[in-house]
Amino acid sequence: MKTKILTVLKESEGFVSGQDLCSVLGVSRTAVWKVIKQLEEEGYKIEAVRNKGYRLVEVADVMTKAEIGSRIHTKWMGKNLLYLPVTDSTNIQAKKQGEGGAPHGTLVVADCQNAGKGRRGRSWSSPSGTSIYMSFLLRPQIPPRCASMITLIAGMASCQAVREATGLKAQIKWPNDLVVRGKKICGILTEMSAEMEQIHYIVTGIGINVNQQEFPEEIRTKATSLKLETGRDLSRSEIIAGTMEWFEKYFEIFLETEDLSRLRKEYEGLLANMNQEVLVLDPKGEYKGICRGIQEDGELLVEQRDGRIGRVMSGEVSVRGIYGYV
Ligand code: BT5
Repeated sequence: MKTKILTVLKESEGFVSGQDLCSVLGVSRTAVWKVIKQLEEEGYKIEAVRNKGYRLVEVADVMTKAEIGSRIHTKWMGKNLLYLPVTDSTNIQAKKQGEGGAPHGTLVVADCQNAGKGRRGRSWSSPSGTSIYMSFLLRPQIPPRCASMITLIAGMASCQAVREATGLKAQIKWPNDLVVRGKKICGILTEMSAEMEQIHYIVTGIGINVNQQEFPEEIRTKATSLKLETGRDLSRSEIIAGTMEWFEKYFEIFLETEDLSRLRKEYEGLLANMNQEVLVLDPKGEYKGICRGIQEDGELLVEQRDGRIGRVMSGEVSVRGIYGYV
């Protein structure tokens, strides 16, 4: 009911009478009033005027299940939503959802993580009240080798959502980061449960630094947040919903071909490394080259000194820009 009241208030230009809310929802005036009070406690400013009704004045960075739900306008992505004020890691929780039979597109969002994970045993700094920690569950009927492409699609979706919400020129640092002015604002971690030729489920986790102003010492020089870059407080729920909408759109395009052939150009347009010199940290030997985009399967193309084009597989190597973090 809270999500419905919020949606009605958001969609109406002026006041909505208490009577209208009661009849749309089929509940009493007292029930409506109670929900309005709850919304105010969560941080919404709602004007109540006798004989006129209620009007939503301001939505700052409220992050609740109702707020996120009222913003997600998708067909299937994020429709089944689990919101946790505190958790270990949204990836762990989304995997539990996967084991428990939750539907394709299930989204888990937390306000705080106490065991946020990066790749290869690294950790993700996840303080409360400021940033986005979300993971979604997918059950695609695609070969397991296609799973790494999901990270790239998630990168495109979150990049577009961040650009829309902030106007910043966020870019993708292949394969799993978003950067703004050479500093990391987002990391993506995809995990999979599969056997030989069949995927049971995929979980993709996205962490975005939104209103955070302080970082732990060890990442201070290479991390930034959307607030530090724009000087504004931003709505986490808006960015979450935007990411869901972009992801659903891109994912459906991806499924038509089971590769990135139809997304490649757009991906390259968002790629920070494009036509830049990169250092490939290959365990078999480091080499320098110029990034020439991606292949249809998501591998990075790097032109070497002798003109040969090398392919870098995600997960196998790290790619660093030679100057600075990007
Ligand atoms: C990543 O790993 O960038 C993937 C991070 C995925 C985090 C999300 S949050 C929701 C979901 N639930 C989880 O438990 N995880 C996912 P990697 O490329 O390995 O980068 C990790 C490195 O980034 C760390 O070793 C730090 O150097 C740096 N780092 C840690 N926290 C950061 C932050 N908040 N902002 C920027 N950099 C950070």
